Parts: sequence; structure tokens; C-alpha cells
Amino acid sequence: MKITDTSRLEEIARRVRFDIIKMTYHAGSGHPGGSLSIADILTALYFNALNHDPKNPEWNDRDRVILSKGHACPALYAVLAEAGYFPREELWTLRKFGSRLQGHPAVDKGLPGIEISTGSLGQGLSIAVGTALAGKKLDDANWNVYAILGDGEIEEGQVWEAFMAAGHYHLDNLIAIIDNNDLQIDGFVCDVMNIHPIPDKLKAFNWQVFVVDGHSIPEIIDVVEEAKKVRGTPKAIIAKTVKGKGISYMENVADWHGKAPNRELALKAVAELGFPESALDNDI
Ligand SMILES: Cc1ncc(C[n+]2csc(CCOP(=O)(O)OP(=O)(O)O)c2C)c(N)n1
Repeated sequence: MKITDTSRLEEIARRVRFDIIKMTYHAGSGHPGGSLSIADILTALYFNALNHDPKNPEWNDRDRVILSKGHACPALYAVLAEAGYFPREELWTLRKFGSRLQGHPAVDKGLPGIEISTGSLGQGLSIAVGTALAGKKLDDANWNVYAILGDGEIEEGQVWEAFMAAGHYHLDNLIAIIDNNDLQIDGFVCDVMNIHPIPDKLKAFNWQVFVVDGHSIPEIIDVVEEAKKVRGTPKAIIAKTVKGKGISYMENVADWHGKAPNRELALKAVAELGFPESALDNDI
């Protein structure tokens, strides 16, 4: 599935944002802020850059996506549903007892498109490194591994061991995308544990680094295409983003990291995204 028309892709990202609001509102909990910040990135990946088949999720030649910042799974679930991995109505079961859409991706629930359980921050990149290493050992593997990390997440020590290993093994089938929204759970990343300068650190670990506007779908597509071509080193894309992007009262506000909007605020968000009020309760 490769959509090249920017306005169609932006329309998908708008719907993904709506789904994130609707899912978290009906769940009464969840992580809207960090989900909204990766809506454009995931749209660009799943509807343009990735080699995948929603009707055959376990296809051997598929690109692998590991959402290392697992708490942002509402964005991933929305994109997977939109791509046709599972019925859209299932989105509204987020965080409900027995749902395949857990508050963090849980591979044992069997939701198509989920490669691995994540949510304990810092672990996903190690899994991505292992997967990429396995790909390198297979003669005929021509797929890439994409790991999506938060900038708060890279304060975890394990991430740096994984960055180092990827450089050491020249994992040019690995593309890490760092969602650089400057916020983490309860404040600015640079106040909690300064991670800057990210590009210099990654270059020192033998990564090729790209910086991109993480809300410009055409730019994301271009940079991923460029990254795919680089051989001999792992690639990192630092995506400059805004936490809560698209919803005025959530943008750049740490408080919207891990809570759902109430009805009034959910309706405000729905209106800001250009959907009718009734859409909030449709199919529930
Ligand atoms: C090992 C671990 N420690 C702490 C947490 C709690 N936690 C959940 S999200 C989060 C902040 C993550 O920040 P970032 O990676 O920047 O995500 P974003 O702000 O983009 O949502 C924290 C500390 C966790 N999930 N795992």
C-alpha cells in the first residue's frame, strides 16, 4: 500500500488523531500526548514507506516495526486499523477487559500487526537490534526494522547499549525514529535528564543521523527513502515533534501524557479536528 498524494496522507493522519481521541475518551485512560506526536510518522510509514501486507501480517518479507515507546499504541492501533489489519470497530475496545488492544502492545493477544510487546521503556531498541541482526544472518532477508523511540525513553541506559551494538554490527537494515517532542511523563526531557545533543551522540556510536520535521509527511517520506539507501551503518531519524500535536489544549503540555480527555474536552478535540460531535459516539 503506497499512497503518494500528500493530501490523502494528511487526511489519514487527521483520522488517526480523531481515533486516538475517541479511543482514549471511551477507555477513560491512555496516552494521547505521545500518540498524537507520532501520528504523522506512523501514517508516512504504513501508507508509504513500509513494505507490508495487512492481509498477510506475518509475511516473511515484511518490514518489522517495533513501537519501543509502547504507551503510544493508540496511534499504532489506529494506523493498523486504517490499513486494514483488523476491523475499525475494535478500536473502541481499547483498554477494555479481554480486548486485543491493551494499554500497551501485547503480542500474546494476537492483534495482527503487533510484532512484540512493549511498554517497559528502553527495551524495544534491543529487540530491534536482535531482529536486524537476525535479518543480516539470513541470506535472503531484504526487509528493514523500524524502531520508534521517545526522547524520554532514550534516557534509559539499555538504549545506549543497543545503539552501540547496532553500530558495532553495522546494522544498515535498522532505522530508529526518535520522537523528539522534548517532553516525557512529567516534564521536559532536558530537565529530567538532558539527552542533548542527540545527533552527536549517535554519530559517535557509528550511526548515520537525519533530522526531520516529524509533522511533515512528505519530509518524513523523503528522509526514510534516503535512510533506506545508506549502507554500512544503522540509521537514526530525529523527528522534531510536538507532544499532543493537533489538539490545542494538549500541545506541549506534559499533563496530557497519560490521561484521557473528559467529554467536554473530547468534543472540543473532535471539533478541532473537523469531525462532527456525533462521531465521538458512533459505533460504540
Ligand atoms: C522502564 C520504564 N520506566 C518508566 C516508565 C513510565 N513511563 C511511561 S511513559 C514515560 C515517559 C516517556 O517519555 P517519552 O519516551 O519522551 O514518550 P512521549 O513523551 O513521547 O510520550 C515514562 C517514564 C515505563 N513505561 N517504563
